[in-house]
Amino acid sequence: VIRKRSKSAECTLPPLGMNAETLCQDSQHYLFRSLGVPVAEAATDKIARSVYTALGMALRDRLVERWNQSEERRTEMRGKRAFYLSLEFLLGRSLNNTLLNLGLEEAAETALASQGWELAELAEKEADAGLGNGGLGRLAACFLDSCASLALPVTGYGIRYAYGMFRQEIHHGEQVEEPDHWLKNGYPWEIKRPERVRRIPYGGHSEVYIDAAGKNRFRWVDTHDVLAVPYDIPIPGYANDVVNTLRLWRAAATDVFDLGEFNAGAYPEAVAAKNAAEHISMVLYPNDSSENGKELRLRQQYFLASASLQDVLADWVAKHGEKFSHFAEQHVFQLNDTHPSISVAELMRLLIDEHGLDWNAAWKITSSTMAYTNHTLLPEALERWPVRLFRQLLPRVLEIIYEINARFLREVARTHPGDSGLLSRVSLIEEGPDPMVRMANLAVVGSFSVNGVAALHTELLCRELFHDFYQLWPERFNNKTNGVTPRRWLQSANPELCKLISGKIGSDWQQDLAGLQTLSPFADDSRFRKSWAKVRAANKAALFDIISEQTGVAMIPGALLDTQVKRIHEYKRQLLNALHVVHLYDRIKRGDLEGFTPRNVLFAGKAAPGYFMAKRIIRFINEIARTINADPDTDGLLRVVFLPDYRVSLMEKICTATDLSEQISTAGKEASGTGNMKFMMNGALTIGTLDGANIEIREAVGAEHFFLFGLNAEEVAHLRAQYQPQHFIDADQDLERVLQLIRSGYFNPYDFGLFDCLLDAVLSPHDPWMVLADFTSYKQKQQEVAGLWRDQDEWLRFSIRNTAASGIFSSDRTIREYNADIWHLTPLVAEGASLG
Ligand code: NBG
Repeated sequence: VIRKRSKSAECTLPPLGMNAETLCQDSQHYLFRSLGVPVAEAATDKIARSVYTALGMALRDRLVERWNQSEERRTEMRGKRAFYLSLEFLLGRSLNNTLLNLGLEEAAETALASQGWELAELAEKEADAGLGNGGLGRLAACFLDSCASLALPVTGYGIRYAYGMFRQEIHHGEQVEEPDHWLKNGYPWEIKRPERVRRIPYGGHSEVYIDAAGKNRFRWVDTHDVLAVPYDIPIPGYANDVVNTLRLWRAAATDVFDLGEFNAGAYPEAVAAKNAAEHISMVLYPNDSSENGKELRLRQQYFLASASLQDVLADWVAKHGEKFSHFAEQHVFQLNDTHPSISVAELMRLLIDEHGLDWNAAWKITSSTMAYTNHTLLPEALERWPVRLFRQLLPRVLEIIYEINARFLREVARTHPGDSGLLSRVSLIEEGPDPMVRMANLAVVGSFSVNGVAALHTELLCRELFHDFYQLWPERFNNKTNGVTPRRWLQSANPELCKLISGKIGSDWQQDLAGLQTLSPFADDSRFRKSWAKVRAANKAALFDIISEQTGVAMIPGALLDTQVKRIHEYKRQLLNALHVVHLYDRIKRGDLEGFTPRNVLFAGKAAPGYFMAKRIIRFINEIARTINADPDTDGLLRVVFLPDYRVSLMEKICTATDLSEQISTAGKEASGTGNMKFMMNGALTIGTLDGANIEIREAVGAEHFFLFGLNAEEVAHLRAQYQPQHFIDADQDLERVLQLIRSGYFNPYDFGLFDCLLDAVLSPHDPWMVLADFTSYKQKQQEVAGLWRDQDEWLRFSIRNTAASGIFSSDRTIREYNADIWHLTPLVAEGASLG
């Protein structure tokens, strides 16, 4: 007989100590008791990873304490909440960020030192949580940090992929993808919540029935369900004791054993069927700015949308019963690109089919709680799903999309009689032999707010991509220029620079980054410049060590570090940079060294595995690097390197060491960029086009401190029709020589014709990225860069002024704007105050 013991009504725990001593005790408890490390091995190097894990567990305890308090406060306040729905959260590592936000950096250092460990060394043991491709996923992570730091009640919802962004290796100059099993050594930052599991339907069909009240209703039957199991990651605010939640869903089979098959003796088959369900959260799609249209991807999108919305509705029903009249006032869902935009239809389905609302009531709720952020204008990234796939996988959801569309088009036809062109352009369905669902149109129609991510991008959204919708509903459109969190990208990544800054202007800037502005006058203080240079030189030396260790290339100490790190994409024009490198090499070979400034050129970034041209660009960079670095004529003048496996933790080292930040996309193509902001914050100068947030960076720091080149978006659009690359070659002998050198096979002696596809692409009048159109102006601007570098005093002035002007690119500013214009949330504590 199991006797149920009475549960004590109250359980109070003593608060956890926030000092070195208790941190040390707790992590030793986890190390020896939970992780089972033998005490005899305590001083050996092989347990370093366990020491990191134990420290992580001790910190998580402290987070949980604040997490519970934050949740209590949220419940008490009964205020509105926001939910950030995203297929990607590119968190990177958590240890240093947690220590910084909890104010435990020194305590941890002391605690570890007493056991003979160094914090910096242990931090390297943490695998990056690489659950994102690039900017879009990292933005989501920066936003979570800012929301918690501003004490805003915002929850992130995403997918707990078993495999994140692939690890990149370079073999013989080519990218090789290796699976990223980031969870293999455990992940101390998450807590599984099996009690909150959700059931996600797929397949089957939809049928009409008559409910108890005699009403016609729909139900989705014969479905193959999959379970969504949540894992929560605590997101601590900076110095305010607030902890928000990132909830990631893992897919699981509903029943481990299908009993029928089990009895029939097909035991292994029954267990194997489990796999199909679990595949949904197996792997992140490694596509950045392009779509591949795979069924599994649509399954993932629906999985995230349905699990998250069910989760939110369940909480509401638990508190308010089946009454939804105040639901819309209390909730807002921010859709991170079109990836989760199926949420519009899913919320309708849940409200109507599961909670009994009528269409109009459900639509009112949906269209006043959904808000959509667009992250790209590239047509190949705009998601469209075949109707036939939808019908087979999500039949009931498709019905709802059709109904939304019918009502929407009826309304447009009423206000714009006879304009059939307009109707076919704005329709949620693209007609044709294989009709498609247009996810961006679904997102715009279903949302009360649509935003772009930089001023130019939003302008182009309104003028071009969403022009028809902008005409219909101008009030829906707004801009929210991206930002990056200064906690990770300045305070944690560049502690020495921060000390230097605070030594001059105090530490208020850590609460409001706009305060960095007061640093500007110190650009003229020669002693300050000297210290600035010293910190940057140390960062550079540390990065050069990593580069030499990883690639064997010895960079030129003291020479300019010119960096382009980001996804490899033709529109980002790594090729333009590479052509310039070949030009510099050509100058060296010709002895044209007047005004030549020694330079290190660093590239890093991943290519989508199916993107042929991007992979060939990687090969090209590696081959020119190999040739140049091996040629003694370049010694002390030019070094080129492609650093493999670009990721968050690598950027933390790169951005603090870089002198020149390359932001050279074809104008009008880069929605915003955020790497540009990380570089600027850490004192790099930018060479860039008038694209995305570059425009705002230049405005902030002043045109005289920014190396601008190339066509602007309007000129690009204008030139397109009559683009003749040959004109640009004829006008620039340097360019002609560069192309000849490449065509001659100089960089690929054993693989003739290897780079012809790259040459053909830039020589084509149809080159969408117009690489050659900007070459000459880029080359000239690079000469100016070189000139300024020779005047170190002036360069340092520019560097300091860049950091000083970078305050507006804090994601805190961005999130304040989201809150003021879209979310309207009340902070849990006043800004600068703390919950504890
Ligand atoms: C990317 C843009 C970047 C932008 C980030 C974050 C996608 C689809 N878009 O320019 O290319 O900075 O989003 O907004 O990944």
